[in-house]
Amino acid sequence: MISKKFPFSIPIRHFSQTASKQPLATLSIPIPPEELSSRRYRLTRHLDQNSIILLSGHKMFYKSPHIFYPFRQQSDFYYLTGFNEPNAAMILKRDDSVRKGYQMILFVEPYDAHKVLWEGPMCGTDGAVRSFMADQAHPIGSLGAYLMNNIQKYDKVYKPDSMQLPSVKGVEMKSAHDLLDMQRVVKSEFEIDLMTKACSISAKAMKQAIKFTQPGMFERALEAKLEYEAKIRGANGLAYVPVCAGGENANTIHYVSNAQQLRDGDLVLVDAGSDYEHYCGDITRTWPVNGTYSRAQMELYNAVLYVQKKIIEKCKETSGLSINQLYDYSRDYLREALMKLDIKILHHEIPDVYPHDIGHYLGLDVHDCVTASKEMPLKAGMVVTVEPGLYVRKNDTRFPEKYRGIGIRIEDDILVGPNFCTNLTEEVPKEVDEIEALFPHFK
Ligand SMILES: [Mn+2]
Repeated sequence: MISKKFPFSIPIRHFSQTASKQPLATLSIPIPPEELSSRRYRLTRHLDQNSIILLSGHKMFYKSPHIFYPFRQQSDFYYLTGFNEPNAAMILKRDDSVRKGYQMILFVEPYDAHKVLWEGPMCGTDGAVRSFMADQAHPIGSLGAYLMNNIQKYDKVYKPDSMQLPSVKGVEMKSAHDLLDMQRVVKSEFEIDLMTKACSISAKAMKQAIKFTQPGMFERALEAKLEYEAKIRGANGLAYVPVCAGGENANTIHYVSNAQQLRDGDLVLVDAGSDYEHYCGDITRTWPVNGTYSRAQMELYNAVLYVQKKIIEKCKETSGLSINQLYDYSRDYLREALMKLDIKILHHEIPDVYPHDIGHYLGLDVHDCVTASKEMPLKAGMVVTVEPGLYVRKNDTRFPEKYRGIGIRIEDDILVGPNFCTNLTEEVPKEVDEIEALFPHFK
């Protein structure tokens, strides 16, 4: 749903209604033009009259000659343009003399009939104006010359840190990341709808992966199952290389080889999410390979679950807490939960067994808005992960023997509300009895 607060209206033309000699690039759900325009309007309010934002999209990445990776657009560029072809750039300029408050110039691959034959529909410069509401569009090959001729007219140029531009006298080069991240970190209603769907698909896929688990199966069978269950529900695929870590492998936080067999009696930790319309889900569950938690596994699992639930409750604007403050709380709660099991871990030792953050912002990127501070209080419209973990290494003598070699993480995606929170991934069970009930074939 689109916010009614948008201060002006522009004509909406849907892709399918646009008559053209040139075929248009297809998007499964085009972002409504007024949503895109609202994003550009809000962003350009942070610019002085004579400043621009310069962004480029991603190129195709190749694995070996002619063999490309699936294309994924650069997130800032996609957020502002909705344009999903490789090799494009944009210039966004505040302009209070026009009704919409800004001007956008797009640089795109020019229409090429031969390319269309091989690769399918492309937008071209005409389509960039007609369907993507650019005020001007030029072939991407002319970007260098355009900048050469025009850049000295601007006082400030906001650009990505990775973009190299020659310095020009009188033109101040600034990072575009702060402006973009501070806007992207709070989601619009349209984005919240897509994130809800991305998280729901991620949750359904995870639930199916739990039910699919059997001793002897390769870890990557779960990876295949997750991808399958995501794609049949309309996701683009998995949002990142998933962690499918049986037993002790769970103690390697970024274990992604997923090449071993799952053993009867072990837990398996799976961290996976789906990408739906460019928005990411990010879920972790830890379940028993044979469908039944051992006593020791259950005790540690419930300790982590206790921490996770306590932190989720606090993910609302009225709590006034930041991600970093939630992390501080989570360490205290974990220590308290371990104490109840007669495991005494000193406060400064907690990072040995819980070495990562409580969570991160989530959105178009899995680790979204990385320049947005984790010190800022949570605001309604943010989506954050809550993912405490406990990793007990085989040689950790602070823990009784029965607990050693167990690694656990539990992660959900939380939409921050004004005075409540919404768990967007609550469809995946996380209580011990709920998870065990997913394994009727072993009962
Ligand atoms: Mn995460």
